[in-house]
Amino acid sequence: MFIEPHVIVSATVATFEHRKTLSLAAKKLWTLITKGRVPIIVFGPGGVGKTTLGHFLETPEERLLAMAKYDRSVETEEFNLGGPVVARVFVPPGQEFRRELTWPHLYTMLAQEKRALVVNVVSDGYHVLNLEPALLSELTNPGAKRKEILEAFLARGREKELAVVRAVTDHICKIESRVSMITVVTKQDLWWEHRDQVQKHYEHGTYNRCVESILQAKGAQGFHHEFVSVSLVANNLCTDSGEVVFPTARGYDENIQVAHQHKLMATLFALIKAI
Ligand SMILES: Nc1nc2c(ncn2[C@@H]2O[C@H](COP(=O)(O)OP(=O)(O)O)[C@@H](O)[C@H]2O)c(=O)[nH]1
Ligand SMILES: [Mg+2]
Repeated sequence: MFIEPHVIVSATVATFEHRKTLSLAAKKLWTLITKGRVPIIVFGPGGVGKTTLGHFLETPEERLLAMAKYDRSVETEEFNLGGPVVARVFVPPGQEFRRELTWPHLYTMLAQEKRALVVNVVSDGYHVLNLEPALLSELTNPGAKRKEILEAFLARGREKELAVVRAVTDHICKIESRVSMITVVTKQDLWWEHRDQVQKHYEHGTYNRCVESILQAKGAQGFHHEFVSVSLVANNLCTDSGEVVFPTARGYDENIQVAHQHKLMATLFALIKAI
């Protein structure tokens, strides 16, 4: 799910070069998607980085600072390359009440395609901080309470992620289409220090049992899945008023970030090629 820092540091490609070649990798990816007409459908709860991922795939070389401010998506967003492009990345909104309006349409679309790539986005519970005002004011009191509130927030986020993967699993099991699925664990910059736990949570827990159940239902011919993790932007997680609640992890740097962004591109490329 991630590359250890010593492997990255010993790699011969400098981060600068790596960053330059990201857009090349994206172009190759888009050409492949366009040629194969494979739709990419992105799922995940609200605030995990779905929209940011869409922008990243479109223009990976750009610094994504413009998107640092969270904007709730209200309808399905489509990302295109421009020109005679038939390929699209569909990113529906993740908030529960908006999901009911937009997700069924994408489910139907998925069922009608012979093959598709499903991207499920999660972030180890580090969703946009939407705490109620009472809890927010509690946060300013240092001490045990703060820790409890934040842990409960992360746990709720992880539960929301499981609810989404269960729904997506049910759906994929029901349809005939060949599906490749990639789970993108975003916000690596926030959880990097406890990456072993994150890996365990996704690869050896309820999440992976859902993925395994799809494999059982569809067989290896009909389903393939990969885990990848990434940091799309490296920003502290703050309240609306700018208080830093979860700072970016100590020791997380651009070498680590760019190496994983490349890995994400390469994995998407391989999955689409194989589908
Ligand atoms: N630290 C950090 N923040 C991220 C990352 N990806 C997205 N974000 C931020 O998370 C917030 C929600 O992202 P967005 O793409 O709108 O989420 P969506 O609701 O799933 O579409 C935004 O403020 C993004 O800048 C990441 O990898 N690391
Ligand atoms: Mg969005």
